[in-house]
Amino acid sequence: MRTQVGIVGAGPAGLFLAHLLARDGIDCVILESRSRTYVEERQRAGLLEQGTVDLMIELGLGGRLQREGIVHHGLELSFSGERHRIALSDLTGGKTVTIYGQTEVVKDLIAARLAAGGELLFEAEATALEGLDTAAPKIRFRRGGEDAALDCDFVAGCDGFHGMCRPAVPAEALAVYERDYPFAWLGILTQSPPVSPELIYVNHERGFALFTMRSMEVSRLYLQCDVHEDIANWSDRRIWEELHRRLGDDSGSELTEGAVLQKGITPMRSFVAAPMRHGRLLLAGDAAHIVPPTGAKGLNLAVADVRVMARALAEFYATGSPRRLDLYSDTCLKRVWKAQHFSWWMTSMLHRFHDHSPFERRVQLAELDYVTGSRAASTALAENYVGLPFESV
Ligand code: FAS
Ligand code: PHB
Repeated sequence: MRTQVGIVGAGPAGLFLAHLLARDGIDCVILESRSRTYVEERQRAGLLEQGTVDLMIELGLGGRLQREGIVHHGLELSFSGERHRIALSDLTGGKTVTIYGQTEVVKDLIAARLAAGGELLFEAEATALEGLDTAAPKIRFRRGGEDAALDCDFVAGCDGFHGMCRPAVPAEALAVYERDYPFAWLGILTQSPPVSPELIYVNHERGFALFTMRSMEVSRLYLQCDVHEDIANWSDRRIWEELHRRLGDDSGSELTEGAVLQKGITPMRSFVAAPMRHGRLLLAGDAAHIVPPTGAKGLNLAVADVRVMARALAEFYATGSPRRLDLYSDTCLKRVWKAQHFSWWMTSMLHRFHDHSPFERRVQLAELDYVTGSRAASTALAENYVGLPFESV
């Protein structure tokens, strides 16, 4: 097989890239190791920045998003038993965020890609990359028990944190920056109405909690738990009791319970691998960086990366100039590090650190008091949360 851009991974990064390249008339093939059903049902993010929503609409992919997405103009921070609203739109000149599950984003992009005749191969696992330091790299992959190869001009490494593209870069060519957090998130998807029309982030004595949603009938609820926690220790009953407690819903009348449709534990880490380009390999999304989900940046950062990549490839194919390709990594990393800071800051401010001294605990609560009481400080949170302006090169 031959194409211009070989894309490894059909997550948000790979799928948005394919649509952007198609718009510029650039050929591409996506290799995805899992089945379509698996990729479309994998529960992950749910909050889209303004810029991600605008891009989906600009690409003509926003129909269902605009019908079913839930637009939010604010969020709540809860601590010391009180809730405080951050008026996102008022503080950012009208910008919003939209609740629309990553599963739905992926379904829409896959359906549109296939309907347009795009080449998207499921259950095709990339196994090796060759010739990254030449003008004709090759992706070796396995599908249906057969080995095959995809010849291309560029490889887009959109295969997530556990993929094979980043490890294909010689270790000495990569700088890795990381921090693991001493806790994780226990997340459940439930057949129950959201407890509030906007998200509630809770800093509680017993740990963090997040009350979010997927629709007016389906909620997504998260609890801070121990990093080595075994999900088997958490019955649905125990999860609901803990959610009521951290919400401050002592009467149990505020949070409506429902069937638990899915539950899982997600470790919390901050990770950056740089540079995001190695010869003809361009890394994007979780393949290059991971943020703790407290700032809801993961999916949105992946989209921001491939916006930059698509423009660089379009310039190369249109003019032969490698200018934007040479700036790709630095351009993306400017935004990545700001999102890393924001996600680390939100995580540090909202989670219970069991090694915190009483002094550190009080400082954490004072920071929350300052952020929710100062227009300047809540504006800083709001502008990061809705999504910072895209880097222009
Ligand atoms: P993805 O991981 O989404 O996609 C990579 C794709 O590459 C996958 O489909 C994989 O199957 C495929 N692949 C891997 N190896 C391959 C190979 N060798 N050959 C072919 N294909 C290969 N963000 C939030 O904002 N909120 C959340 O609540 C949230 N929850 C999360 C929960 C979990 C468990 C995880 C892992 C992430 C979560 N995130 C969350 C972050 C998430 O949204 C990611 O940032 C987002 O999926 C990144 O998109 P991609 O970079 O496209 O990577
Ligand atoms: C979600 O809806 O899954 C979600 C929203 C906001 C976050 C994290 C997850 O910060």
